Amino acid sequence: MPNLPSRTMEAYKKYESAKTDQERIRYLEEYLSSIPKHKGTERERGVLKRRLALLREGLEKRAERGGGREVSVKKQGAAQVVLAGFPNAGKSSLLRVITNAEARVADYAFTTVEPNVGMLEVKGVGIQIVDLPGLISGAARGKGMGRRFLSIIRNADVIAFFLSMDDKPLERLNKLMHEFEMAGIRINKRRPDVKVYKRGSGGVNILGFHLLTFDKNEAVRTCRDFGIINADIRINHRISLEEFVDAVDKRVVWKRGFAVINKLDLDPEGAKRLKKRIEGEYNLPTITISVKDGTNLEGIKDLIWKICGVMRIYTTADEEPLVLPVGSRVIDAARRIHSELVRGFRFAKVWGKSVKYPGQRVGKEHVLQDGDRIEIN
Ligand SMILES: Nc1nc2c(ncn2[C@@H]2O[C@H](COP(=O)(O)OP(=O)(O)OP(=O)(O)O)[C@@H](O)[C@H]2O)c(=O)[nH]1
Ligand SMILES: [Mg+2]
Repeated sequence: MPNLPSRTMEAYKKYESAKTDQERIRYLEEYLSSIPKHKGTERERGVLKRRLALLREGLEKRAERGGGREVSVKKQGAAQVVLAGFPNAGKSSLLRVITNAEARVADYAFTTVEPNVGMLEVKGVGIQIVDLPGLISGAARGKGMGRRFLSIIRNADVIAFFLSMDDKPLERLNKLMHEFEMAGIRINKRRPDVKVYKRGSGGVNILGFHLLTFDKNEAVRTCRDFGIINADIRINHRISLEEFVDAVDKRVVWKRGFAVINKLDLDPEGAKRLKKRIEGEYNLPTITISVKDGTNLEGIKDLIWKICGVMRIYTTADEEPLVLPVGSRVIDAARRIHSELVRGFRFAKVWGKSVKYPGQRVGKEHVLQDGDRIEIN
């Protein structure tokens, strides 16, 4: 074990003397988050993360048998955005003003007990907004309604970390990030490019093992721990043990996220400083708003649009645009209109930002831009 601060050692002792798996998870989380992040602790962190993931898996399996149910909110529109935060931050208030939904708002905690859902319209496209009940610490271990709401979050496309100037915003953000990290939800991180090809026999074979920043045997053990006994594992870039654990742990999900700082009216200067700090240290685009004064409500719609990463493509087939992920090509649009168009594709004509002149002829691989109009031939 590397040299570690005393706070860390204390957490480790608590972990060792824990009696139940719930306690073990709790102290292991504490231990893991108290270990300084640097090269010298990389292996240790990876191993702990693996142990934690396995403990949690065991707990989840038992919860499922006990009827602990997973829920999700049926998706509608081009993307689903969840507002996640501690109670009383103004989540329901925002939902009411940017969508058509009726949601109860009150000046006490846990006003919302069931998710409220509304549709936000940006540039003529519907984006679904889900207002969740306030999360509490320990949600990843199933505290409060934690597991249920975390399962909604796992299923969403985008997560808004909803903070408020009157309620320790930075501390709250740290807690939320911690809960998500522990629940296997990764925000604005690249998804490791590791492919698993299961085989009938032959054990675990690591292809491209020179790209591992840790011992190959550790990779094989990680695979076995997660039930991968016979497989070729193809590594496509340099990867740490922590990332590798994520890559083989099927429950880990990768999401886009941003932060919202509400109640800007209470402390405009503080909100501005906080935004800078969050953007600098947390890799989260951040917007400051006041639902009460109506400040920046157009701004938040634009930010949501940007983070959802979709664009509108007009076709000759329909007045309504196709909604496609940013970066989509002509062939992706064709596929969405009709499979026949893909098979018989010769060329397309495009009008809009992605071409030099209106009606330019382009090939399958041409990358489209928001608002383009296409005609497929
Ligand atoms: N000063 C100020 N108060 C606000 C603002 N937005 C909301 N509030 C108030 O904050 C309180 C909580 O608002 P809600 O929308 O119920 O908060 P919530 O996050 O949905 O709370 P829970 O459902 O309990 O998780 C209400 O009294 C709102 O009127 C704002 O921009 N500024
Ligand atoms: Mg609410």
